[in-house]
Amino acid sequence: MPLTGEWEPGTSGWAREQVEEFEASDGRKANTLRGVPIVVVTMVGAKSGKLRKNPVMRVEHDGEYAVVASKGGAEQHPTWFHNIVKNPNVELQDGAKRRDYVAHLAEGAERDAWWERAVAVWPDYAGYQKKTERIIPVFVLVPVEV
Ligand code: F42
Repeated sequence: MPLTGEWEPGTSGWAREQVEEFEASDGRKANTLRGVPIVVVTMVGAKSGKLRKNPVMRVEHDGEYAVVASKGGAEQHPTWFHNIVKNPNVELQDGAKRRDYVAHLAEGAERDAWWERAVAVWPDYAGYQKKTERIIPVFVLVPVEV
């Protein structure tokens, strides 16, 4: 069921601008970061209840996606981490394709497999993990069967 509600842009300017151009072009523009594909995840704010949209690197395997809450290796999780924990029903747009997913936090062998895929797509993730004591969370998004 597509998410409904009012989009409240985040305060991270560069990410907000990328979302705006990505959505305005239906995923045909602003769909990479340093040449690597990104996707946009729409979620419900844990406190505001408003829609939040965050670009993340595109890590896909057999129709499922990993969403890596790295925030560049900051000491704290990105704020949007709390949104997905509270409201795991999210939307993901990959290019022009937008679909509903249910997210869960990957642990153990599942996390290891997805972390390997994520670092293969975006090697900086490994550097981010070296920068911080926190274990960078990896959500796995499983498509909702229509
Ligand atoms: N970030 C990643 O963590 N991983 C990636 O792979 C990634 C890739 C990427 C590619 C392109 C690009 O442009 C940005 C990329 N980013 C990536 C950055 C990412 O999109 C976010 O900007 C970044 O992770 C920081 O997210 P953040 O939610 O911490 O951003 C803050 C600055 C923010 O926007 N805060 C909002 C605000 O108003 O201050 C609130 C956001 C929010 O969701 N609030 C919740 C609500 O209820 O609305 C409350 C949440 C709570 O419980 O506190």
